[in-house]
This record gives sequence, C-alpha cells and structure tokens, in this order.
Amino acid sequence: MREEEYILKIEHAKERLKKAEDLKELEEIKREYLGKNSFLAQILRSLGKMPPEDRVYWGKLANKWKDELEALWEEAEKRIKINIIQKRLKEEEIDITLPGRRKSIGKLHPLTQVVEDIISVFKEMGFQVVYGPELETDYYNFTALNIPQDHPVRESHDSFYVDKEYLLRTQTSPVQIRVMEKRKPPLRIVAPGKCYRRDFPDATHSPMFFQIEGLAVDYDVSFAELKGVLTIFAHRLFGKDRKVYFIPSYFPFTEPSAEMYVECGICKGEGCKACGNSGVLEILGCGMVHPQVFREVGIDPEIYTGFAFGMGLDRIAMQIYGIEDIRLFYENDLRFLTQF
Ligand code: 2NM
Repeated sequence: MREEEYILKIEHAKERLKKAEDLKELEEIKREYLGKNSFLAQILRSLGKMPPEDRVYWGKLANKWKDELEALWEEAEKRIKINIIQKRLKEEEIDITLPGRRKSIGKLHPLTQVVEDIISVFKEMGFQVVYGPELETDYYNFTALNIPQDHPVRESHDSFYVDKEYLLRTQTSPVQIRVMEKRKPPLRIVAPGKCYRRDFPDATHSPMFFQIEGLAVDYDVSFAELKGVLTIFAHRLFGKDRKVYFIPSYFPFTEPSAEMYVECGICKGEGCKACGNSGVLEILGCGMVHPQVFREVGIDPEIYTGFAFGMGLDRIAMQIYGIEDIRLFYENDLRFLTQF
C-alpha cells in the first residue's frame, strides 16, 4: 500500500475518534487501527524484513501514527466517560427542594398495648407470663377445671369444636392447668391470649376475643392476697382514686368466687350510658382455686392454696379508650387502628 493511502486511513481514524459517542464504538476503532490485525501492526511486524533505510523510515512513521492514535483514543475515552457521568448526574438529579416523604411507622394494636400494660403490672408483682395452645382438648378446657360433663358451657353451640375431643379454647385457663401439671408451687403466672366462643358478633360480642388469666399457688395464698393484688392492679391501670368492689359470684373452678368491679371512670359512680346507669363496671372474675382442680393436676389441696382470676381484655380496652363497639378491634381498619 502506498503512504498516501495510509495517511488517509489515519486521518479517517482520527476523525472517527474525535466523533466517537460511546465506549463500544471506541473499542471497535481500537481493534481496527491499533489491534493485532490492523495495518499499523502489520507494518510494525514487517519492519524486520525491510531493507535498513525503509526500516528506519517506516518505523518512525508507524510509531508516530500509533502514538497519535493512542493519544487521541485516550482523550476520546476520557471525554466519553465524562459525558456518561454527566448524563447520569443529570438524569438522577435530586431535587433537594422537594418536601420529604414521611415514612409511616407501624404501631401496636390497641389491644396489644392494653395487654402489655396489664402484664407489666403483674410482672412487677412477681408474676411470670406464660402461653399455651389455642387448640385444646375438652379435658384441659373443661374437665380439669371442674366443669361437669353436662354443664351448658360445654354445648357445641357455645364452643368451636373441631371434633369430639378438640376445640378452640374458650378461656386461657387450660394454660394454667398445663403449668400446674408440669411445675411445682410456688407459682405466680399470668396467661394472655386469644379465646373463642360461638357468639354472634354485635357491639359487645366477638367470636374471637382476648383474655388474661392469672394464678398464684403457694403454701399460704389467701383471699386477702387476691384482693390486695387485684386492687393494686386496678389502681395501677385506672388510677389510685378509683373505688374497687368485690362481690360474691360462682365459678366451678373457684370456691369462694367473686367479681371485681371498679367505679365507672366516665360518671364517677353517678350512673351513665357507659356503665348502664350502675355507676360501676365489671372488670374480672376471681376466686380461690377449687380443691378439685388441684387434685386433678396433682397438687395437694391440704398443703397448698391458690387464687385465680380472669378478665376480658376487650371490655377493659373499650373502657380505657372509650370505644363502643368491640368489632372495631378486629376489622383491621387503619382509620381506627392509627388513632391509638
Ligand atoms: C376466671 C374466674 C375465676 C381461673 C381458674 C383457673 C385455674 F386454672 F386455676 F383453675 N384459671 N383461671 C379463673 C377463676 C378464671 O375467669 C373469669
């Protein structure tokens, strides 16, 4: 090939390098003009076979072209890389004058908040929190609690039976039974959790609801301790100035049994819609553990005594927050839930 043709080719390569727009194009140019099979490489390879005068002449020329192309190539690479970065900077530009997007932070369900408040009061008084299964046998849910075979609460239209033996627990007492079976007194425990009854949903009934039950078993647990613990609990939850009342009641698993009432916080005992004009609210049921329950779990009622109590969380939470319909707790409507 003649020198002029080479010069044209080199000029063409320089033009292409000056105009190149992307790195892929640059690589192609490099392969074509500076690669192993380029005419420049061929010239440099053939220098050895040339006569000495030609070798000096072509060696100088080819190396000059090579240096020029390499310098232009590097320049082009720099220019293209800067362009790429600038394009990205422009595309990904952040408008720092825009108002921030606030992340919404989740919070605890109102019932969970009440459960945590209540169990923290009992924890301070030395009670341990325990949990148990929601699917129970009728032995743990009824029989062990001294509930007779023909007792109406066992009726299939009151409980969710899965088969003849298994049902969804109707209270959390089976958790206490399981703990008493496994561990020796002294015991001081509270068992929070979901319970199930076949109630038609209305403002005060939900087929799934929340309960906390408690149990204390020791050598000398008394009704006085029961009253003391539950009075402290009520004062911690509702405030020290709330009057507390115990009235006699009946449960198959406790003897004697009682219900605890507190003065209505809305009317201060005067009587209003929230308390059904009675001036008081029923908060929980309680009593001294029935000897038959102790015998069933292998605790000697001649040696040990115990008290137990149970409360519905939903009603207490409704009182605290002034909510008139229990169903609101279970509908998962964020407009409701985010208020707490
Ligand atoms: C209540 C009221 C009174 C109770 C009894 C027991 C156990 F397992 F110890 F026998 N657990 N919970 C109890 C006592 C529950 O709920 C209204």
